[in-house]
This record gives sequence, structure tokens and C-alpha cells, in this order.
Amino acid sequence: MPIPKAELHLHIEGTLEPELAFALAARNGVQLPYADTEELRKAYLFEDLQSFLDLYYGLMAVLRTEADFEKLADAYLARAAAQGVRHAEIFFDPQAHIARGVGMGTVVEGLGRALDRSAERHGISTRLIMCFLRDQSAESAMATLEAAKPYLHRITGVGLDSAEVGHPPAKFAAVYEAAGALGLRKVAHAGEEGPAAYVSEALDVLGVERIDHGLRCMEDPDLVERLVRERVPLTLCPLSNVRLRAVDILEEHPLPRMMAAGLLCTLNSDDPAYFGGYVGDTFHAVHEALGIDPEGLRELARNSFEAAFLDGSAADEAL
Ligand code: ES4
Ligand code: ZN
Repeated sequence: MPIPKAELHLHIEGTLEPELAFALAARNGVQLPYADTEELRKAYLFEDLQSFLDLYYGLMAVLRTEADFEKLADAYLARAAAQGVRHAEIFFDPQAHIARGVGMGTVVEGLGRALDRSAERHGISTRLIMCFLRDQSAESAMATLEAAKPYLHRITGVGLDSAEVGHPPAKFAAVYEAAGALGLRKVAHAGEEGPAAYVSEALDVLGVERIDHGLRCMEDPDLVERLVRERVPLTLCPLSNVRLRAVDILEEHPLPRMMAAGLLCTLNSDDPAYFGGYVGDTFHAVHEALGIDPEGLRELARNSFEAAFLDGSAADEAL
């Protein structure tokens, strides 16, 4: 039996497996620039975050209808359940869809159809977190928040993703303030490719409750001390860090040092279709490559529930 765990850093568009991409392309009459799934898999050799994002945004062309988003989410939840996930906080990128003429309602209602059945069908409770693309303007992010207003009953929080360097958190101060006023929870990617200073800025200027990645906090001992003291959760994604070359090889990932420093670390899969594994595979990989022992793995799983946006209600306690 895999350890029960929560997954807190998962881009639903990053769960698009080549087989499903081709199936949806055929259904929607979309031509993909790859002969077959094998050729597409070969394109999954990335050099950095940007080379990954180019493919990730390109493949979204196959996602057009509510049924497509429902299928995508249901396929993820089935795989996650098999790896011990009991609770999933799922990111989505509305701007990437709206730019292609696929509306907020199609995305949220489509994902919502799968999420509504998730507890019963897969034994997984869920939350949705809407991410703003940080390489687009703050005005575009604000318009996206506005477009989400009819769907806020389905959305728990906001996040910040896409190309990090050159797009510091403070660019989105006004939109995070507006999101907070609407009662939304706040997270942001920081310290993946960007510097440790972006982690502090996300906490101080945006008021985020968790940091997605946060790896590069290790370059600033004062920041590490603060993250430990304030018990700020970090949603780490070691397989992603290797594929996007934030670290050279898994054996050199700072996870053991981060845990030893007392940081509240969680393990997540980020974009599992692209990075070679789902979250259970990630637990297995850090055991093998980094020597995280069973007690360490249990700590990481416990942390994931502590860091989750669960409210302690009876339904949540049943997890
Ligand atoms: C992402 Cl790994 C990563 N980093 C930043 N933005 C993203 N969007 C999807 N995956
Ligand atoms: Zn991510």
C-alpha cells in the first residue's frame, strides 16, 4: 500500500500524456506536429524551464471542450489514486486557454465535472488553484481574476507560474490583494529558476501561504531560518528540478539538507506527464537516489496534509 499523501503542486495541463494528446487531437481535428506518441515523447528532452513551457503551451491546442478537461482531470485522479494520493490541490492556467478562445467556464466546469466525482470514484478530495502567467502583464492577470468571478465557488486559491526570471512577485501585488479580498488562498512559484529574493518577496508583498518550489532559498541562510520559524510549506518537485536542470542529477538534490534544516518540505510531481513520474514515483525516487528512509517519507507525507488547504471539516477529517 502506498503511503497516503496530499499532492499540492500539480499543473493539470502537465498531466497530458502523449496518448491522450493524440486521442483529443483526433477528436477535435487538431493537427499535432509529431508523427506519433513515440516522436512526441522524444520531444520531452528539455534544457530549461522555457524549453519545457514552449511544448507545454503548444500541446494545450488539443484541449477544447468541457469533456476534454473532464477527461484530463479524471485520468490524472485515477493515476494519483493508484499512488496513494488522498487529496489533490490542482493548478490550472486559464490565460493559456482564454488566449486560444477556450473560455474560463469551459475550463472550470470541465475540470469541475471530474472533481465533483473524485471523492466517490477515486477517494481523493480536491481543490482548484487558478494560476496567473507571470510572463504576461499584471493587467491580464487582473482581467483573469475578473473572468473567474462567476466560478469562485469552485476556486480555492490563486497561484503564479510560467517563466520566473525577470517577472518578480511584486509585479502582481495588486491582483493578489484583490484575490485576498475575494477570500482566495494564495501561493506562488518562487525560487525555481529565480533567486531566493523572489521567495521573500512572494511572502512579504503577495502574502502567500506556501511557496511552490522554493529550492533556491538554500542560497540564503537567513531566509531558511525564517521559513523554518514561520513554518512556510515548500512544495518541492525533485523530478521536475532534474528535467528542467535546476539541479544536475537527483543525487545532488538539496531535499535531505532542506529536511535537516527543519524546512516544511512536501513532495509533488509538478507536470508528471513531462517529467517522468507521478507523486508516488517521486517518493520512490528520493528514497532510491537520496536515501530518504521510511521515517523521512512518512514525514514528507504528513507535511503534505499539514500544508494542504483543508479546513478540518467533518468531510475533510474523513480523509
Ligand atoms: C511549470 Cl515546472 C513549472 N514552472 C513554472 N511554471 C509552470 N507551469 C507548468 N509547469
Ligand atoms: Zn509548477
